[in-house]
Amino acid sequence: RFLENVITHDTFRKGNCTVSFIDKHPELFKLSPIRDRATKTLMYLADVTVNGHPDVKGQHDGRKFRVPQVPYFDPLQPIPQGSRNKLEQMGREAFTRWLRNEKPVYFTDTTYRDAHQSLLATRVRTKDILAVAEGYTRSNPQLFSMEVWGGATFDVAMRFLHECPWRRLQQMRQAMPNVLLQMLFRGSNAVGYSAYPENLIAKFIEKAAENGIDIFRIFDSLNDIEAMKPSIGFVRNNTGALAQAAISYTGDVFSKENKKYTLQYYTDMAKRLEDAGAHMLCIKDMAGLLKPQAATVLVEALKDAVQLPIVLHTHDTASVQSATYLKAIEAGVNVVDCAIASLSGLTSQPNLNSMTAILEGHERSQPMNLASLNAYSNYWEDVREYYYPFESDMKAGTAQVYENEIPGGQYSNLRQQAESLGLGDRLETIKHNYAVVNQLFGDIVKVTPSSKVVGDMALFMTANNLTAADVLDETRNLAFPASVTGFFRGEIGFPYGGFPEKLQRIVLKGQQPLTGKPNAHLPAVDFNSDFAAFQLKYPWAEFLDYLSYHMFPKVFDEYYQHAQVFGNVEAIPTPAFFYGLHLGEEILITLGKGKTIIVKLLYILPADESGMRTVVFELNGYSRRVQVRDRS
Ligand code: BTN
Ligand code: 3PY
Ligand code: ZN
Repeated sequence: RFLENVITHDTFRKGNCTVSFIDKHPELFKLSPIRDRATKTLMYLADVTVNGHPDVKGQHDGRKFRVPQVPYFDPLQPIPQGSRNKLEQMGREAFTRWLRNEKPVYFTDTTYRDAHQSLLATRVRTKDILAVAEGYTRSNPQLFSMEVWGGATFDVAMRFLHECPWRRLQQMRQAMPNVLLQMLFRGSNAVGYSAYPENLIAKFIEKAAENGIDIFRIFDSLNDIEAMKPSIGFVRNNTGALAQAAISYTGDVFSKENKKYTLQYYTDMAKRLEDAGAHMLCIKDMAGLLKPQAATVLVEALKDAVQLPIVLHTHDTASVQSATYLKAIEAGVNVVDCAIASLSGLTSQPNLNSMTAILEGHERSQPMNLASLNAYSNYWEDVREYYYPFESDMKAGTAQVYENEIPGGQYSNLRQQAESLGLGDRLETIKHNYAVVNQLFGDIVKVTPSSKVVGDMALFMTANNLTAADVLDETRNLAFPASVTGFFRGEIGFPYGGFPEKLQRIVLKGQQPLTGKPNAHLPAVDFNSDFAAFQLKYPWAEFLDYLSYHMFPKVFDEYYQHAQVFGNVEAIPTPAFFYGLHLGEEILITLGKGKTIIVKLLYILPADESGMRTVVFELNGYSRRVQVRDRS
């Protein structure tokens, strides 16, 4: 009866308890023997079926899903050699020199990270990736790399999918041994939204490399090189991986009016990153602002400025970025970022399948297996349906992005954010204010987390009907969002050209800004004593969990509680994970090697007088009942 208790406890159900909840309510946990994994899984399915998944609640229209077809491959064939084998054979210096001089252009596939971060609110589950990861990289070993980790995937995995991000990485590594695996790393913010102590950054990088990352794409949200240097150094000196330093692209380098982010700005930054030890250089066009002619100029200038291979990343928000890629390829770019067709376009990356196709016959074409890419696109087209509540309703590309400069991932989230604040019908004002805030802040680089600060301020101005003049009116004493105050204190670093002084004075209201690097004042983590204390609190957790905890303490705590009650939910098929089962539905769940359970939902009894419902399943042919509170 133990789960009835903890599972039906309102505090726990609402998800607003912390681990102290366990300490305060031992009785909820100690009433019965340890439950087996199958029972926990039934508990999960019963709860989602009766109450809905909190993330998609009230949104499911009962639609039926097609069964995605996993393209065939022969697992007994030897694994074709790919970029990872090449790096191993050549070593880092020779490998990057080779890449820089290669005639064909190469592709980084962002499907498993940025594409779904930008189109589906980062919600794609490990299970759906692993179903095709091995076949995909066996069939397409010409890929330069797979971007598979980091950015928002780390916290979303725990926060919303109740998955372990490290296990995701380990499993992807195992499935794709031949191709380089890449992550997005936010410099001193690691995979979080604020700065972490330096020794934690070092440890995180070391463990990420140990568990499968070959390329760290390192950026800073204000293009502050000082915030990137330690990470570049840790990758270079403590791992065998590649440090790919990214310059976040802002404004329009081709425009005569642009006085701040000039060609000189980018080439200077590139040289300093090369001096800091970067193995590769990435132009990170997070908002999709790099126009074709600008790409020609920028790529040529960067190729001249440094000896590193150059990568170009963009978002197709304006829906013309394949033109930019073509120009960049003709200007000598070495790698471009694309996503599989059915997860490409709009706020995601340009279309890998089509990009490959239009390059056929081009002197820099990369021979790819288009039929295979199309088969995998079909798989993802069907899988994408599972995640339909997370789709933005953007239908076409927009040239407005050149004015508001909103990054791809933020663009697709903005409507949901606006709606949650009751500003759903004021999206145009919010987007306009985003540009107004950018000017108020002195025209800054906008990418996680600086983009979030600008977004918070734009929402704040919209909600309170403020103009730029209102914000600059010293008599108004506005209660600015916490992220904005933190920004002007220097908590996420220092923008190029400095803070606008008047606004900084108004926001800080007499508080002193920080001096030095954002993490300079953070004490180092004591990995010995601190880990021991952590293990007392979380007895089932390991060292990698401890790193997750340090990145996101509250999110980890909730993830841990969820795992205690429901076990590991990663094996549950996605439709059942989000929408539960319908009466008579039968699914297979592989809980571990050789342990597959067959679960069929038989019936659900009406709620009793205490609000509990009995859910009756057939588990491997035997009837099993569990009780959940009806919270619907
Ligand atoms: C269980 O899975 O039934 C026991 C609960 C313990 C969960 C912890 S949370 C961190 C670590 N990662 C896991 O997937 N399980 C343990
Ligand atoms: C992230 O930091 O998650 C990004 O994708 C930035 O572009
Ligand atoms: Zn991106």
